[in-house]
Amino acid sequence: MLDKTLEQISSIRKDYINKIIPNPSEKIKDNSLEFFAPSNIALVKYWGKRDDLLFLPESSSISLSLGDKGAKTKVKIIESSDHIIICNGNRVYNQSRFARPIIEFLSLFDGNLKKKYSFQVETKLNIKHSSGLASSACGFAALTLCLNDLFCWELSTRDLSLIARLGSGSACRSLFSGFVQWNKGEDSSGLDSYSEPLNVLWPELRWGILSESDLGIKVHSSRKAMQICRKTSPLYKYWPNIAKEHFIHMKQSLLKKDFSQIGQIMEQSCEVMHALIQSSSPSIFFRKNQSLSFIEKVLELRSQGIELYYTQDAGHHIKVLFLQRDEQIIKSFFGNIVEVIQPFGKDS
Ligand code: 2P0
Repeated sequence: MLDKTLEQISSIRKDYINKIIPNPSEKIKDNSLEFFAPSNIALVKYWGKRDDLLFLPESSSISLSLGDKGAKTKVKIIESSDHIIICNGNRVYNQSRFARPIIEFLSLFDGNLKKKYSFQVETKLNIKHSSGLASSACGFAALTLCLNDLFCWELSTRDLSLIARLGSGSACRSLFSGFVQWNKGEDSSGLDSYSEPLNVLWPELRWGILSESDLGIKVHSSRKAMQICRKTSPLYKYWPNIAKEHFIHMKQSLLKKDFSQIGQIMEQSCEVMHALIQSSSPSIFFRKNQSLSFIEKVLELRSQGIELYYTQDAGHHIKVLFLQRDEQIIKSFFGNIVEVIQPFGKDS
């Protein structure tokens, strides 16, 4: 990627988009409707790209969405030389870490030499950003749904997942609710690296988000951490095969609804990923003291016969997966540090 100019990078990405939308409609709306996309937590992690330009992952991954936690977004075309990014009612500085990737993504759709558009993107998040709760994934998925509406593309969700991926890899999994698999794909075109829902409905499942004090936003972005890790960790060479095994076993366990297997594979995928991250040079730690003490509590409760399993992403939050039957015990054990979320909706 470093050997390419910004123009070359943009041109490769725009060529890719042209393959998905070969004949864009001339119709453009002034405003998109508002779209919601759920956040998603990976049970089998995505960590590292084989192609940084087209966001092609080294391995396939599987996620479970976070129910009604995510992003609601609206987009409009504005008469301005700059894009305007608004998050939770506040304008965000265009050079900020939050806005820069959004502006980079929008530049793929801002017209041609004859006509350039500026966009106003207004997002409401009901989760914290930059702390490992996949706010960029739901944000880019909701933004992609808005652009599909604004430009009247009428694309399938599978094709939209090919587009959302260029905002943030894991965004392609946020176009669906429930269990989702993101296929790594084999083709260098990137057109076979899409996501799709898994036909497993499991209303008794619960996510618990464990958080005690606000530890602020993470130091490294996932993107940067992935690049450093892939380049410098002596363990990274083992990742594609380990992740492939996790993916195959997770799919089998989901189809059988084998909760113990699902939990164990989820923890392994998480632990292997953090081992890679920590063995990077320089070393990177997303795991804080608070995260470790929560993991110890999860293990303590499990040793008492309560089945709950943890995972952690590129941020300090610990997420636990459990079944409705244990909800009261888990709530009284963790008290107000746990927020319980129903991935398959409130009525489940
Ligand atoms: C995942 N994560 O599977 C993994 C596990 C974090 C840890 O996908 O560079 O924001 O934009 O593709 O998608 C977070 O990384 O990174 C992520 P980019 P992304 O959920």
